Amino acid sequence: MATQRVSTTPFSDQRPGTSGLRKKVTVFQQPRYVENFIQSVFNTVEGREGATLVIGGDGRFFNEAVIQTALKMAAANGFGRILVGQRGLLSTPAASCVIRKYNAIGGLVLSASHNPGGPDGDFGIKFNMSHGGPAPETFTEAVFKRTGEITEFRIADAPDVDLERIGETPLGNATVQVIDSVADYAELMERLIDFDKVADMFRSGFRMRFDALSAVTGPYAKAILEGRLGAPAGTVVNGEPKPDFGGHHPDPNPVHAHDLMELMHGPDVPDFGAASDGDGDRNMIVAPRLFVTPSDSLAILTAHAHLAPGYAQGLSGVARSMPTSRAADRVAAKLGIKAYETPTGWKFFANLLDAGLITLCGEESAGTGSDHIREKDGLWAVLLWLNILAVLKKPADQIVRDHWATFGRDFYTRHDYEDVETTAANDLMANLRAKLLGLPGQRFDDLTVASCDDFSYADPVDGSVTPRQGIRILFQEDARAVFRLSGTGTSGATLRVYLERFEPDAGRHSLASADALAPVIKAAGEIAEIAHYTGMDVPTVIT
Ligand code: VG1
Ligand code: CO
Repeated sequence: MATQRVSTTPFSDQRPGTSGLRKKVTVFQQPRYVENFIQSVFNTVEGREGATLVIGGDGRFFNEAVIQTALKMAAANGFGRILVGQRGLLSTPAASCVIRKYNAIGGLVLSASHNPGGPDGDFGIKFNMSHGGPAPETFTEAVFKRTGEITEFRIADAPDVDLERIGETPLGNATVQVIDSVADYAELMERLIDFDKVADMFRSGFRMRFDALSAVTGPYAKAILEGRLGAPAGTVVNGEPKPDFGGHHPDPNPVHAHDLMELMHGPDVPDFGAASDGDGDRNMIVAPRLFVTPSDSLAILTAHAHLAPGYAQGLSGVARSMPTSRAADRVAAKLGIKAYETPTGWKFFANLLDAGLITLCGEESAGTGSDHIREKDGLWAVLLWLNILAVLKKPADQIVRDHWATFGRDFYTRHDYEDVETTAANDLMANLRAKLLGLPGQRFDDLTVASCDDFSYADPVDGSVTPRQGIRILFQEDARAVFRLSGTGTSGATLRVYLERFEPDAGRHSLASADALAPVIKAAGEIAEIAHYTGMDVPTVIT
């Protein structure tokens, strides 16, 4: 079979963002767009000759076509073995698991995660390294440079690979191996979580709902929760991955997972509710009548992880992204372990995990994970919660309230202003940066600015410095506002405003978040002149 060398010219917009290259499907559908990017990635992978590559995606519209292209290009670029999920499906955590387990040199993950799918939705391509995690910025910048210089790509002239049938097929000089999308991942979960205890809990009548939002986690959740753990059929809803996510916005937050929220606040409440996103790396946890913020969830998992077999040794440390609330830090302090603060994006956790400095990590955006892989892992977080519930034998909402009583409560909310005109969003950030020096000491009603900066991260492992990762404003009253622009959006700019306030007084823990945070929200709006720059009086999404 012949390898074709096809001439091409560069596209100027192929710089990866927070999590790979994400664009509208229509952008990816331009002739040579996908090929240029994948070739630029392959040109950046050192030692690919004969190496193993993993390919999988979240099943969204355009997934299958790009999988076939990627397979043929991988074969033409010298990879020896290509592992691909059956029907092209691999959740992001499963891809990370498979890369590590089979010593692959890396993997292509086709996903735009929590962004909507379908012909008018979004698509994405991300490269993960041999440790199973997202490529660091040195790699993605090298890819970007190559996308600007590319003159040809290589692709095998071969028929499409049958992705339905598990097994091996030759493709040029390479071997394509179609693998069960769930098996390796399920086996890893079984080693970390006490499946017997959780199964006992389901047997004793524990009820939960897992909403897969018609995205990739459905098959994983069904196989593990209903299959292995014996949860009743119907526990997993929206469990069939669909190319357009059944019209859902596969972002597990109180806004987009409203059916789950309604159920968990209704008259016939299950014991536990959970959801995950398009590619299965995010998780949403809902206790009876209580949404658990991802920041609180990270803190609670940190406090109780030792109850699961995979973490019985205790934790080496914990990390959170800068905009994530400080709740996990409080637990770390009590446990006597170190807490690290990284920029937004999972790639910044990899070094800490590889060096053994941390065991758990998480982000306010519903990402939680551990050293078992190098991606955040939605279903894993749900299983760890179930393990903790099975051991503590307390209702989930009580676990949360007990946590607040012990550590104090970090009230938390995020306001997103989506589809802001790019220049206006950049102007808002520039204006904010220009104000920083003069802010300390200024009063905003009952709040006084204590300090502020533009977060810069110095990686403790490799010493690399990543500047300008978000403006943080600390108030003397133990409150904080953080501002940054999203790096995963595909139209205009999204301003994210992260707001929090610490409340030690248990008598005030049952306040509504919006009320507890009202002064911080107001101050943030004034300081950043949000309405003036965005033209919006209210955010488009509140989580
Ligand atoms: C967002 C989140 C970030 C997360 C990233 C990828 O990035 O804020 O915490 O790591 O999405 O998650 P940004 O730059 O838009 O704020 V996923 O589930 O989309 O891979
Ligand atoms: Co995701």
